[in-house]
Amino acid sequence: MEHLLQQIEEYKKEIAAFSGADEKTIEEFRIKWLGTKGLVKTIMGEMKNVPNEKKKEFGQILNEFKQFTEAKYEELKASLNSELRTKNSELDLSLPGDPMPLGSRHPISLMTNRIISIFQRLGFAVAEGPEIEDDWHNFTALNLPEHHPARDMQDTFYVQQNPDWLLRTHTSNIQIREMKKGKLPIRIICPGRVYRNETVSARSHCFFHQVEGLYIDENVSFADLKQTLYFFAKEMYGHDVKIRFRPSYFPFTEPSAEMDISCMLCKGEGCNVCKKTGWLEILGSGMVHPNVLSNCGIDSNKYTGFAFGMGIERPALLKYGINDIRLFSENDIRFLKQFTSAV
Ligand code: 2NL
Repeated sequence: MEHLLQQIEEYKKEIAAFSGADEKTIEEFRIKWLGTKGLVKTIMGEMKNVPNEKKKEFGQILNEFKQFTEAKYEELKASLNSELRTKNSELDLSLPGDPMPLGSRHPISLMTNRIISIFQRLGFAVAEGPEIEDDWHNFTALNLPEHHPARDMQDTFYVQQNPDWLLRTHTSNIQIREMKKGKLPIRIICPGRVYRNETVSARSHCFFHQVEGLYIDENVSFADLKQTLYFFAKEMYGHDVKIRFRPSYFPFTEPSAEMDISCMLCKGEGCNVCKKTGWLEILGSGMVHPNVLSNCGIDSNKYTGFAFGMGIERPALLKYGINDIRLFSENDIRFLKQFTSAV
């Protein structure tokens, strides 16, 4: 009896220490311990030599030993299975992951964001508005007379179901809506897509992007306009560019002025891009026409303001050396992935 117990303890140690890794050694383990002539069976055969009063106690020890051995065998099989599964399956956990391609900002967004952030530093807030607009917000409120050529069917996309609706031709509709809200002062920058019924070519498109700005308060003067836009041009195009204002005409501003910067390609010498003038036109501006203010319910005797507008596509073509405006809307990934920036 003592001898048997000692034998079982030694067997258990041997079993616990066993670490067969492949199918063959695990099968050898099964035959040696659990087979019909295995050691578990053999030691169970010793039962007949155990005195009757010890049979119950010894039986329990034998049972426990058998379960211990079977559990070890199951464990060996399980570890073999999981190893096989990893080996044979399509899933190779050691492979490096598929890279997740990161997108990049659209050059039009990069340009728009740069313009916006310069004006935000001057206290302008971003405002947005609808691309489908009614005639009043797009034209009438802006002091555009009924038969002004800008309203022509040739230039404007009208909505077929309702001739009072159209695709906005500039982002001024945003400023009109802000002024009508009646909360003054107003200092906003208005980016967005606009539409014109034009033949698509390398130089022009039937939709493009604009940023307009508006500042209305008591005592806003033309000097404020000049200094604000001067600051903008220096921040945007570099502190060494020269700036000039030329008188101009817009129905919604009086007086009106266009702003040029010295051509950054030829440094004012005259090249193809600036058409040998040495200057590039970058924006239009002016003091908001009193009719526009009163159309929006603002007292033009108390308040004055300035407004300006600029296109995005042309400066973007210039900055990135692109020669075809259509590339901006073709969504060719080879074109788009070339532009990187933090903003
Ligand atoms: C240009 C010129 C301009 C404005 C836009 C404006 C808006 C309101 C009232 C008065 Cl609500 N003016 N906008 C003023 C002057 C010029 O744009 O060349 N844009 C691409």
